[in-house]
Amino acid sequence: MTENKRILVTSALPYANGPIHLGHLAGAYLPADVFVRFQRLRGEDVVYVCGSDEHGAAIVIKALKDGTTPQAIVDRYHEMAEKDFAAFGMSFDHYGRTSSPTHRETAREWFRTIAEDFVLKTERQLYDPEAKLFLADRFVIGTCPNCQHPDAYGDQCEKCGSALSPAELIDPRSTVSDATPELREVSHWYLPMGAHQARLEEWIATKTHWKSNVLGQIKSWFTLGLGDRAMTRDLPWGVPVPEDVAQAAGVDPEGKVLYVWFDAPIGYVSASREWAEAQGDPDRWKTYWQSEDTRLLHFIGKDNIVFHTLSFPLMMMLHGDRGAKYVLPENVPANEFLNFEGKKLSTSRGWAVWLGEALEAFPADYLRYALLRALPETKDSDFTWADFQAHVNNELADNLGNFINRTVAFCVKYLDGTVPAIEERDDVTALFAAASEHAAALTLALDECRMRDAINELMSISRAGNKFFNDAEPWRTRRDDLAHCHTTIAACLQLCASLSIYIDPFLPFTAQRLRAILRLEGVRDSRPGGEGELGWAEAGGRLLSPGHALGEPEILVRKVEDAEVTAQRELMEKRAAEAAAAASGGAPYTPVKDDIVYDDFAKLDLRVGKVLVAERVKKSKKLIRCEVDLGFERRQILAGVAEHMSAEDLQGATVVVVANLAPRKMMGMESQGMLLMAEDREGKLVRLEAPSEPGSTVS
Ligand code: B3M
Ligand code: ZN
Repeated sequence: MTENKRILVTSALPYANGPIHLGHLAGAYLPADVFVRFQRLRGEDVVYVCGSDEHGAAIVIKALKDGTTPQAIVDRYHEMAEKDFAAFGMSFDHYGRTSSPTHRETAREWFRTIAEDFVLKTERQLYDPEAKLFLADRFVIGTCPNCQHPDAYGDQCEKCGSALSPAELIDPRSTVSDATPELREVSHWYLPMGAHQARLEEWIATKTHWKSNVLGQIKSWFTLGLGDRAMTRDLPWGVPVPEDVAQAAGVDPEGKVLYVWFDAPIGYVSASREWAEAQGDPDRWKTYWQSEDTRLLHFIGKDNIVFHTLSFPLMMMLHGDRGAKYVLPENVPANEFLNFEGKKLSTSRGWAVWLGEALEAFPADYLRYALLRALPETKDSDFTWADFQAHVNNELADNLGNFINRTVAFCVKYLDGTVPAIEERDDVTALFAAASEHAAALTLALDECRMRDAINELMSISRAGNKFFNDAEPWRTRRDDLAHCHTTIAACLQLCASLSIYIDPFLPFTAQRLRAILRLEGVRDSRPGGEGELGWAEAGGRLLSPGHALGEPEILVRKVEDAEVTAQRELMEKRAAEAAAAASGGAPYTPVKDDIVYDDFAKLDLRVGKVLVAERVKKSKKLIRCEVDLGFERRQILAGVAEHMSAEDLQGATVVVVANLAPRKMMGMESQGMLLMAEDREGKLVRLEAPSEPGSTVS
């Protein structure tokens, strides 16, 4: 295999029609960032590009539904993605966007170069006369001809599972405007993938090192036989089809744009062009894309495998047949999907953890670490806040953080904060040998994009350090064998210094803080353009000389409290309720609280009561003072409902009372219980009627 001179890495371009969530990160972004930071620390020549995917029917429809423009939608979410990615530590060399002029020019050039390989077809498609949009199958619903399900989609009935075409639906209607779609003749350019299947099979056959989940999908498509794929669409938003190509084919170019999955992968190339321009060397991008000795990797989620292993590589092959040759991907380490709290992620149902909100609650490195430990590398995996808390507290804090904190604190407290001398000792030799073995496995796992294996090897290094510290008992030897104590702490400090490099790809923010605590200078920054003579190769060596003065110790990793993760779970429920409300057109439902056991419910004593007296409490906006007959006794109960009902409404009413709620003072009066009220989605309170005799129990 050609020796690689440089590494080119891409991450799938996120659609700019919603915020970035942790599912995105677990698929295409975090593994890529760990990989490129690692390669930069090794001194490799790396370029890492990404950008916002700003075209496609979904963005057009969202703009229609939100009563705005596609440009306004993508501007908002492009800016949000840039901000959230930066805060999460994503180290792109360039983050572009496919609505940029450079991208428009690049995508049109590609289309012009390979247009002769396309097949022009005229077909009948469903058109929404109100929204003035041709409708992709998914945007047509109607009655299923097989099971009569009234809301079957144009491509599939989700009730009986049958595959459908829009023409088969009974009473089809547009999901955009609810209008009845019309069938219209349209012409589009198709990429005849079937005609090139043998060429693709021959190329894929060389990718024996690819992940089995990726190869499995590709092989299933080969078995089915590759079909032709439309590379243009009729949409009011996108990269316009080059007019000269349309006219040469006798097609009216008006309203015709490149299919989003034609132009989006080319977004990697245009982002690289923008990067090169920013470097002051506009052609430099060609060194990466148009050289056989570039190692190209596409990091994606599993739903993008076909585009990155078949259609885009074929586009590159065809481009090379007629123009510049492009390097094909050496690897496409696609991840599977991340579920949340046992349920599938769903942006439409608001079931996700949004990156921006998670970063408001926790340091980026905590999220990076917990996600890496749960990466869906070979099968879907589940993110739970309980696991997040356990990963951070039991591993990041109790393993890595503890080893570093105890080593530095001991040195500062007992050895005047300077690195002691180190003597030859068997246990020290054994420690460094173990660390070196784990580091070798770590390096291999990282280069092969096996991030879960890599993070496990990393934590084995600090685990070995903790064991060494415990076994060597510096707290004892500092009294009876100072030289032994010095060597112990010196060895641990060397390991901490190595860890400040090894953790960097995974936990870049913590690595910087650790190097500041150690006052370790000269380590190469793992971000683009990083300087420094110390890198991956130097980790494991003697990085701190005897007498080196440490900086101020600090707790690197704080523990996550139960209340914090409860708050995150409640936030997820709230977001899901908001999404459900938005979908149903109402206000969000209050999320259901955490489960309780029957014994908890049994403690509640609910009784029927009759309101004998009801009067407003002077100087209070909310309180109504009630005297309630419970049959066996009369109670004074203060109800904060005056903004929702009058005292007259309550006078004489039968209500439900929490009879065993501890009395409490309000406005100087004692309230002996609570009236139960129902609160609707708009927050309006109504009282619960209970037509039964006072004192009756309610359960
Ligand atoms: N915009 C993201 C997705 O399918 C899609 C990736 C494009 S990468 C060229 O989730
Ligand atoms: Zn059906």
